[in-house]
Amino acid sequence: MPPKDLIGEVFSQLKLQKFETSIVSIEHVQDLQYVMEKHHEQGIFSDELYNEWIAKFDFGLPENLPNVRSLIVVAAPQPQFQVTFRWNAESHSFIIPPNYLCYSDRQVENTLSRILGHEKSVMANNSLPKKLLAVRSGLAKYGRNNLVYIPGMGSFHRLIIFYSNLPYPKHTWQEVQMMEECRECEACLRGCPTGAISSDRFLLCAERCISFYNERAGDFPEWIKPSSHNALLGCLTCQGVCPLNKPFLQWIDNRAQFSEEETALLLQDVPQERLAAATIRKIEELDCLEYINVLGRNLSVLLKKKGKL
Ligand code: B12
Ligand code: SF4
Ligand code: SF4
Repeated sequence: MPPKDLIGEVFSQLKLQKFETSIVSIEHVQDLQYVMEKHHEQGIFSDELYNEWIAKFDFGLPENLPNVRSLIVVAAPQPQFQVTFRWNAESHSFIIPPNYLCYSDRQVENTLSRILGHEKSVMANNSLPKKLLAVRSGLAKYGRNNLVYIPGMGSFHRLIIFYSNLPYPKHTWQEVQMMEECRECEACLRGCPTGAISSDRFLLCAERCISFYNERAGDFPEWIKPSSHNALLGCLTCQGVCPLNKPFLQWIDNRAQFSEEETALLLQDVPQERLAAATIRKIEELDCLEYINVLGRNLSVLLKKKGKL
């Protein structure tokens, strides 16, 4: 197939699965790098945010993909995931917000490999600033809450990036934009329980965000009120209060159930080797193995909030 038809095929096959796609020149990796370096020079990132996340972006070109020409940006709609724990003869359900599960990455990768034929055509990338890339590629716009929004998905989606050797359509690099709807709205700013969204600057105060603390081990800072915790991982508040997400709020996928015994072991924070293979498999199916060391702690604050622990 000539390259132009291949691009059309990529767009239409992904669209059939309800994914939205954009393709931009690989040269724009430099623009992303420039922006992050500029923010760093301006001292906009705290050392913690910089060392933990920003310094890990990789703006180099992939060695294993000869003739890399473009970046494919895909947004896959994703629901909230409900996880249920039996505890003291009762069931308690908690939410994992959209974007944590990687099943759509595999779906997109399979589709691209099927169309493009051989493995040296695309390569997944998790080391670029995905929101900025999605916005500049014209796929999304920023919300005041710093998340990016796509028509028909709100912020309930997962962004997936691939290097590719496909050519790219011209003139697709856009200016950074905030959604029109945010001009007259501050629901997320007022709703954020920890003041991470501020009117002084657009960029999130990452070290005020609950997700910054509940994705990694350690004690929660005292200024996070126990009542502010709302999800098994991350936080849903600034997405939950957003009027643009209203159509998607009831889209909840019931994913996993943990028995009384499994819940007790998770709450005791036992080492992974003491968990049954079936428990590990459930956690794996939630794509949460990398968070296994924080699940017990996060579950305990949610049960305490309900007065059940
Ligand atoms: C680091 C990180 C975090 C950190 C820091 C957050 C941050 N804002 O940087 C912490 C741990 C706090 C975090 C929290 C969350 N995260 Co996070 N996170 C990331 C990560 C790894 C990098 C983000 C990044 O590039 N930060 C650097 C800053 C500089 O980039 P930026 O936020 O785009 O900032 C731009 C704007 O501020 C803009 N800007 C500046 N001034 C102005 C002015 C105007 C008017 C406008 C319009 C724009 C604008 O310019 C900046 C860039 O130059 C990405 C994954 C990835 N590889 O990209 C996921 C990612 C952004 N996270 C995501 C999610 C969902 C979350 C959480 C909801 C947690 C959760 N999973 O439940 C919360 C939400 C917090 C929030 N309200 O933003 C999703 C976002 C999906 C979406 N729909 O947007 C991503 C893409 C992961 C994924 N695979 O899908 N996250
Ligand atoms: S994810 Fe939660 S803590 Fe972080 S900015 Fe949104 S509402 Fe605030
Ligand atoms: S809550 Fe309002 S201000 Fe915040 S992202 Fe949604 S529309 Fe924009």
